[in-house]
Amino acid sequence: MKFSACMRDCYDTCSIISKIEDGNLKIIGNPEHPVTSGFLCPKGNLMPKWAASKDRLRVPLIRVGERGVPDFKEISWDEALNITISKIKETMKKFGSDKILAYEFSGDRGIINHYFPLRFFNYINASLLDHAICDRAGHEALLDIYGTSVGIDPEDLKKYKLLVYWGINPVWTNLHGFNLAKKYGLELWVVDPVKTATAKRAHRHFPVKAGTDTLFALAVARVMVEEELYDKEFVSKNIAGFEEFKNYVLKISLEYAESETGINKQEIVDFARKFFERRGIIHLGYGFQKSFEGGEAVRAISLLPALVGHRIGFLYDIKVGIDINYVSGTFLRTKEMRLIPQMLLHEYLRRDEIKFLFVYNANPLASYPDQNKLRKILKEKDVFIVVHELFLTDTALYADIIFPANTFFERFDIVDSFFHPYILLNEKIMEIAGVSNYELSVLLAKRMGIKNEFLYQSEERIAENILNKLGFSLDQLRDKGFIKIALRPAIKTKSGKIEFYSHRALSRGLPPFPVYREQPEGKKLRLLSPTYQMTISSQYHNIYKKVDTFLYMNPQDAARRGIREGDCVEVFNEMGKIRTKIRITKDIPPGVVLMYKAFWPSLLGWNVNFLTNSEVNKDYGNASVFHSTWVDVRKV
Ligand SMILES: Nc1nc2c(c(=O)[nH]1)N[C@H]1C(S)=C(S)[C@@H](COP(=O)(O)OP(=O)(O)OC[C@H]3O[C@@H](n4cnc5c(=O)[nH]c(N)nc54)[C@H](O)[C@@H]3O)O[C@H]1N2
Ligand SMILES: Nc1nc2c(c(=O)[nH]1)N[C@H]1C(S)=C(S)[C@@H](COP(=O)(O)OP(=O)(O)OC[C@H]3O[C@@H](n4cnc5c(=O)[nH]c(N)nc54)[C@H](O)[C@@H]3O)O[C@H]1N2
Ligand SMILES: [Mo]
Repeated sequence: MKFSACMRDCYDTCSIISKIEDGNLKIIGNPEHPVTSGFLCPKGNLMPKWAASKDRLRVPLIRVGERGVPDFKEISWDEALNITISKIKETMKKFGSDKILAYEFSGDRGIINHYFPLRFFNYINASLLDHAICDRAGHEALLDIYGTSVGIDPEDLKKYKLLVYWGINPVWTNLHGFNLAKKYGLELWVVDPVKTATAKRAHRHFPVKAGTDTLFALAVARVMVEEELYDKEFVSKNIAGFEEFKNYVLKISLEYAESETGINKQEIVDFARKFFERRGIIHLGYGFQKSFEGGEAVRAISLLPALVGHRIGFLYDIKVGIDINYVSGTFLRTKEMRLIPQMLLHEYLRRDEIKFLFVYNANPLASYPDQNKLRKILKEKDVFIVVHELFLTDTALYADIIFPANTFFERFDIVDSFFHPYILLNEKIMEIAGVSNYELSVLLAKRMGIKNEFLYQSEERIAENILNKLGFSLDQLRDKGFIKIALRPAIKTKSGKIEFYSHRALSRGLPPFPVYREQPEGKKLRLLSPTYQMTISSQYHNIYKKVDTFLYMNPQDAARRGIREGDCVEVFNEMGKIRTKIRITKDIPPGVVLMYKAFWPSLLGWNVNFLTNSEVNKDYGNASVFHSTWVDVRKV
């Protein structure tokens, strides 16, 4: 029996008990863990099949055909390492080390296997990625108001009565969190244009029109201010700029809010009254903030829990203080770090600013927006691509060299969570194929002839050092497979107050209060592409093959286009077109269509990201804007 930890990019980060029975891996949720105990989610249960899949890559490969087609030849580890290192050296000499980019993200959240390889890239002064595909806009928005995006410890949910799930679908993405809130008896509301699995199980659903959350939240704030539904003592002590805010929101017309948001005036008033009465808190989703409106929306929504008297009344992120700079070795650099904004990858490639791309823990040729553009650039440009992967993904199909990776069941690591303040242990329980991210970076460093000891520090030593800095030891972690780090969520603005009037926003050229901007005129249907229950981003599609590829549409929009249930349709915009089948349902509001995110194009011939917008939200850290995508649909 060993302790494992689910390393997926998921709120829950489950502690797992693993064993080998009759040669097969068996996993169950660690019953001792207070947050993730009792069960694994449906996609988590796919993991033994995922790890044992016969499709796992087993040997290094070199491309012999065109980029994008499965035309590769086996080569030895020796050859693969030699080619990679000589290309790295050539790139450094010809173009400079900053033309090398390590593109990594959410494939495996293990602290060592995510960050240790960056020691190698920092040592050679390569460029690194400024992550912005996921939670960026909301993070920036919370910094504007609170100076931190670290919210409530989920075990403290028991102190509250009402939780609003805003732009998040926890029944699919945060099932342990949802169950915990249920167990503690909280009243649950959902704000989401779509009647999601969560909306169906919640006490109330506010089907706000997509992109209008800022106005909805400001309208609720107006009612609270007007009816004096706020904690006066708390507000006067802890909120900066409240008087100005009062004047600002009193100008918001409820009639206008009703017409824009689709939520009627009485519902807005009722939201405000009950939210105050029950002193509500809000779980701000990662899903909904990936749009042009997302940053402003998070800013506006995050004010509501402060009005009822919570210093930190939101859930968004948790950070237990792991020293990531130490693990990723930023101190090893001798040249200043060039950070490449993640959502401008295509732009940097186009400008020949990247000549060598090393991809691990990521599948951008499934997860990245505007696939046609990215693929075209990668085909046209002279860029050498190395991919470290478990499977022959779309991204691997574009590689010059592929190294086989292993799964977290095949190595040691520790991991934190962005939902609960625990660190989990992950022990090696088996060996199937490939090498870990840690091992590959050691192999690269050796082949490069690097002598620096930090590039060879053992995994246990790194874990021990991380834990020691937090006041724990690895032995303590070995005891139950997890330890809890005490969190002290605190306001971290310069003034020490919750800055309703945001100086930080002002310093970026934004208005001090959140502003609602009307939807662009003349656009067709807004395409939402949220998460799917059985995959995690692009992962497990090749394991759970029956993924849901329908385009979901409201009956009104279907009737207008003469589309009937089961019809085959073409979904199109200026970026591309795809063909799929339609599902007509009132769960989707008029004006919106929905398709689940990031399946494998190589298995379907397409995915939703052939249509999604690759612009960035410049006001909020160059964040992704997947949900600011407009399409039209016709029957074929
Ligand atoms: N349309 C649309 N697209 C989206 C989103 C959306 O809402 N809509 N959401 C976005 C969000 S929130 C995110 S976080 C991104 C995620 O995008 P990515 O970070 O690209 O994540 P994945 O698609 O899961 O790809 C991870 C890859 O890592 C590989 N992998 C797993 N374990 C390991 C390992 O140990 N070592 C190595 N070397 N590789 C490993 C997996 O096989 C997989 O191919 O997608 C974004 N894409
Ligand atoms: N099963 C599963 N779990 C996952 C993932 C997965 O792929 N599958 N991915 C993981 C990752 S990388 C992430 S970032 C998280 C994301 O987890 P969630 O935050 O739950 O994200 P999504 O499902 O993308 O989006 C949540 C909801 O936002 C709604 N939404 C879209 N636009 C708007 C809007 O304008 N206003 C409002 N109020 N709502 C809107 C969508 O309808 C959707 O129901 O989940 C993680 N967990
Ligand atoms: Mo994400």
